[in-house]
Amino acid sequence: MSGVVAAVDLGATSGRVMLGYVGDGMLRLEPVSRFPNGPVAGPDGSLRWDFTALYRHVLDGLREALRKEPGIASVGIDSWAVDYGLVAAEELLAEPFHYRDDRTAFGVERVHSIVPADELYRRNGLQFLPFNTLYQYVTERALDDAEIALLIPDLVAYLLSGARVAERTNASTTGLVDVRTGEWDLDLAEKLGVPASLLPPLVDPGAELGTLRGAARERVGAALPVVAVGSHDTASAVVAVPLSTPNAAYISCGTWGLVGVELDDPVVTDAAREANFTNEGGVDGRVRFLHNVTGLWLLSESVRTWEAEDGAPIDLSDLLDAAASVEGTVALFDANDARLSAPGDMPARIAGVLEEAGSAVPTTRAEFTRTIVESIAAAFADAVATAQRLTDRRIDVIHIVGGGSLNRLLCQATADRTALPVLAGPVEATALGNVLVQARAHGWLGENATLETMRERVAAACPPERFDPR
Ligand code: LFR
Repeated sequence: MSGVVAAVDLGATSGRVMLGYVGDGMLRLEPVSRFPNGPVAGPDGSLRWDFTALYRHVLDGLREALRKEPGIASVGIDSWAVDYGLVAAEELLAEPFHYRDDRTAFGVERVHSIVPADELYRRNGLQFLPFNTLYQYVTERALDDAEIALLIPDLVAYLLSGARVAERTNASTTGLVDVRTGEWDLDLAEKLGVPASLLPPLVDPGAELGTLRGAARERVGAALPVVAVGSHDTASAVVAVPLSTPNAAYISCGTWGLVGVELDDPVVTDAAREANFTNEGGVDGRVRFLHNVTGLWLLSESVRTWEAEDGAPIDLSDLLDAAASVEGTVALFDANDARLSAPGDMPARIAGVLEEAGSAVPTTRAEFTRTIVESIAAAFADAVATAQRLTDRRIDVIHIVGGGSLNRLLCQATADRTALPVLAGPVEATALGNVLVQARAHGWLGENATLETMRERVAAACPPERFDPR
């Protein structure tokens, strides 16, 4: 059985539309379009997404995909988590807030004064991130004007097909899903003043949502079916980690480095809460037990600053080569320092953090880059050790997938700092996971295909590159 689907994968710094070909012994992606994404300033000075532009890129990408491949069986959409759009009378009320907008500090205080953090963790299993959707909802002035709140991929699916649903893996990042049942925690929502009517019915990856309608159908040119995938990008990425041993850890590394293991059941112990580990919903009811490490954001924001200084683009691979040639040890900083989370002059802020700790501040861009990469790898190593402790297992290999898997310096530094082999790739794990869940829904992976079936396909199609610790 074989066929082709389209995958829309929206990341915090770029989005893409891809074609995914699946057949017996075959799994192949073909890029169709790629477009930039990032925070924009809203009229009120807040940090927002230009969703209107993103959606236009999605429509154009799908039209181009159909031009290249008229036989597309369906489209699946995934994106970063937690952010949402409010909809009333079929209209998006405003451009969605960016999770790095600082308005949520008030929301955190408010939520924790109603439901203490430890109780919250036992209910939703989520690590504390100040931008978890529930903190955003309680600061949201327009909540009362909305008929429904849709997370970003659900919002795209709604505009395409009219379906008003919440895909479960991404819904788990709102903080309003019960970690034990996987259903909305309506009692918690009520306590926080979030109307239950705003929360759409939950659906699982693989569900058919409808077909393109109205303006979307006209612009794209066909009534393409929309299929729910692991719509949280990290959930799709984890589908496509070719886990090679039962005790393997994974790092899905892009803007963030999501470091953890896959479990059958959540771990909501005090120790897990104190270590700030999350129990996000995975495809097929698995648990993504992981910790968010600030990942390549530190590097991409630094490069953005240097490019603005130079008024010219920087070649990332040249920069990484120069960083690899830096001799001796470099100073490290805490990659998770909250002061590094907002957009802005990253090298200056990192210098400030280093100075404060009495550490040497790099003097060249190559040294800066080396410091950043080594600091990310050190935070990865910490998170792997913590995952091992909290799940009482001996992790024996680390899979790095996503854009970070192309960063050889980072892969090697992670192997060195964990003293474990690193298996790098695939780089497009998220799109592959998106494609595979659709392929399974179409019956192309055979009867009773499991996550393991999908991972075998990935391992065969994209053999990872191995980095041994030195
Ligand atoms: C990665 C990711 C993370 C989530 C962060 C914010 O792209 O989805 O899993 O914590 O973005 O949504």
